[in-house]
Amino acid sequence: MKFVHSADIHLDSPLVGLRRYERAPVDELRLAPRRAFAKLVDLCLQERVQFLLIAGDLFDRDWTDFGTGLEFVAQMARLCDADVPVIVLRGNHDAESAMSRSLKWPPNVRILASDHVDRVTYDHVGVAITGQSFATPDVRTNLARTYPAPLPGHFNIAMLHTALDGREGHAPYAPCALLDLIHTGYDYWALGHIHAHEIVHERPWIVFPGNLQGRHVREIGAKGACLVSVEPSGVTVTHHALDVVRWCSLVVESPASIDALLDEAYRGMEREVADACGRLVALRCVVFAEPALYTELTANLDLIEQQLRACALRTRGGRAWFERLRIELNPSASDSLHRQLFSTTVDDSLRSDLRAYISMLNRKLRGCTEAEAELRSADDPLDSLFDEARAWLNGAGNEA
Ligand SMILES: [Mn+2]
Repeated sequence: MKFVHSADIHLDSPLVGLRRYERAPVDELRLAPRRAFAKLVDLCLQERVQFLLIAGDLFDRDWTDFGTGLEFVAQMARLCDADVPVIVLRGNHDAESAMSRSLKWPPNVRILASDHVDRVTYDHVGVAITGQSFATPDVRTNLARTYPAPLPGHFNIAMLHTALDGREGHAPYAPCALLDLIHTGYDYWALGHIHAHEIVHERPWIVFPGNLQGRHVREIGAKGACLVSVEPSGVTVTHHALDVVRWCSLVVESPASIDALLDEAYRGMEREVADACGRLVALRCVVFAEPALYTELTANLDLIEQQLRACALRTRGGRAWFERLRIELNPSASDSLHRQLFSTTVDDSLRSDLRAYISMLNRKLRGCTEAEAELRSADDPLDSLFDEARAWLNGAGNEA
């Protein structure tokens, strides 16, 4: 018996702010979740699976028109023709109360109830699927605790949209402890909500497939769904990459010069493009620079971004689009600054390092007008800053 476990499809998730970047492939990025969804259906048909699971956040939000719903119907109809049922759980993004419009789904689509724990059984393949949808976006109760005992004589799957006991960057919806799930007797926990793929536990299986298509630079690497095969010899879970656009973050540490930065970034781009097997690759570059280079980079930011954009265009045998450059001061440089502040003499290199810090603060404070004005008011704010820092250090010393 085979099935596909997917989650967090976020169909028609809007793009935020990409238009401001030069040559952004806006249409390709906007349509990526739909194209990845069609590839998910392709996988189900190729593998002749018994059913497809969608463990929450199928839709990104309340539809602005019926286009999103119609796209879902079109894809589900392909599975209906092949007699493949689809079991859908509602998550925080597409909770019952959050969706004001609906369509009549093809008969193979079964949405799990949100007002009680629901169960679907397919006796011909010996499977029971149990789960409760989100009634509202903000579910903070432990839903898993209310799931009934598994159905005897069946392979028991539980579907749940949850952050488990907490995952960085994800709201703690439907929290539960791993042990809550392990001891229930279910064979496979088909989870959703966390956008990174993770096999949390084996036997019983507790799995996040991750989201189907990365939507921005915080969702990097291969994205897709899990093909699960249940045989008398055991269960195997295989993650399949189904994304059509791949997001990457290239980190360059302490380059010696701008040319060195461009060379290293280009080599990284070539690597990512090769790994992406023909997909469009969307790249961001994060550079951790020493103070001197930091100042040079911030002063020439636009030119360097265009250079990096040109690097992306000339990667071989693939398609890459450079989003933007993020510049950070190397953390080890900041450590050395802290050490120097404890010494009594302030040398010129410290002064220039601090100017780099102040220019960084100025950039980060853009929009915080009051603080920015204060920083800019003095011709050279360094002397008063040194006095303040020393006074603070002396005070701290006295207290200790
Ligand atoms: Mn989600």
